[in-house]
Amino acid sequence: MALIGEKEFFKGIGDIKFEGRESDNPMAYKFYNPDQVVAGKTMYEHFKFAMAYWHTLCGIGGDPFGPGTKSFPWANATDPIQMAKDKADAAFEFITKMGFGYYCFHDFDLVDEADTLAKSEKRIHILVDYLKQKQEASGVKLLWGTANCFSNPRYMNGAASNPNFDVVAHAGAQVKIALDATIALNGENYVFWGGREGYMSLLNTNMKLEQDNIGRFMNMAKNYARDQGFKGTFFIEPKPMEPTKHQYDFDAATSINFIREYGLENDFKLNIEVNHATLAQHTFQHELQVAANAGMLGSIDANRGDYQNGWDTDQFPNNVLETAEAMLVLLKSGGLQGGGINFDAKTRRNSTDLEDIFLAHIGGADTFARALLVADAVIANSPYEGLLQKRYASFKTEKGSDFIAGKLSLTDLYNHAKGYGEPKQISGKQELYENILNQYI
Ligand code: XLS
Ligand code: NI
Ligand code: NI
Repeated sequence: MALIGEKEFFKGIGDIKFEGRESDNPMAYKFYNPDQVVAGKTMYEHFKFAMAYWHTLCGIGGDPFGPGTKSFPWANATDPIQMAKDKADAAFEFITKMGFGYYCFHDFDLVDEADTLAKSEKRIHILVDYLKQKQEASGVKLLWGTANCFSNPRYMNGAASNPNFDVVAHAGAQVKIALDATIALNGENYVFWGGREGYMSLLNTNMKLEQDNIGRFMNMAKNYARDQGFKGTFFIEPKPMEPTKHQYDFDAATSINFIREYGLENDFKLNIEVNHATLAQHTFQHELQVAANAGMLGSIDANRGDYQNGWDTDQFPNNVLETAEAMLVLLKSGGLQGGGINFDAKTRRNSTDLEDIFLAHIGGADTFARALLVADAVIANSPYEGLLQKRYASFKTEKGSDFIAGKLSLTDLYNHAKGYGEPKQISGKQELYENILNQYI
């Protein structure tokens, strides 16, 4: 049931319901049926869909060539607290009309930053109290909170990696306040995305010191949150570049190494974003698999990139094939650990109707739902799993399983190979796998 504040912002739009793929109603789900059980869990539980506060309520469409194009009715008040409360009302009206269970925010998405840290903190406290009531009234939960340590000009040389300790400390203060807010709102996770944690030029950069400082900083944040009773998971969100030329959390493999190097592996996992994967020259599926292999597949920032250009276009997901490949990894690795699917995506600059925000999220949710159904059917009904088993069947033979069990030496391999002759040529059958996936779409 929709939670509507004093004013209704999305007038004429009711609760979005599942109507099935035959429906012609643009304001209905065609595939996302929250109650439908797939592979032992409801779709609602598989996905934990979340609205991203920043894109959905704050982003008005500005780009490097022109200002914003969207006039949001929740952004009219001149008093920052009133504006923030209107925005929160719009947030909860939207989330509940969509039938989503979660949201995510940066500290200064909730309310504009003030001119001092103390005043900013006060503003955030007021909003936390307000959001607490909204959560209680609706049952909507906080998937994760984070601190925006990249927009303010003070962070132009980095936040935790800044060469100036005073800026590092300011980032620390901001993270402490954002953690307090996340904990007060029963947030399930906390995210670090290091948009300015990297370098523009190595000539003026002490990379080792900067990375060690981030490691120290994240340990401090973790220790502080645990002392306050935070039970959730921390996520690092890898991204190779943009806005910084080179970011330290380049991709999943790099971030996993960072997590292990600084002793964070019991508390940290990864939040994988589709468009960040492709910017790192990987597929989304690759990044999920790398995270899953390390037991660190925590959460997903859902969007899609543009194959013809090289920046974070943050478009809503609509690529069923790409998402189905991803859902294969998700299902086979047992799902997300603590996180959910956060739509870190924005409607286009020229999508200026309020209903476009609904259409975008409906499309995103349907893409994931359809992909999940495809992946589940491929695993359960197609020859796919059998083919994969067969491809590695040699490790089930006597010698092969001894190898896996660590019982063989290099000399044993030598002796085995000598007795065997030239191994048989075995096709990789890639086209067959691709055809099976397509068949189930
Ligand atoms: C930017 C990131 C950002 C994080 C949260 O590219 O995706 O939105 O998800 O700081
Ligand atoms: Ni993101
Ligand atoms: Ni992004």
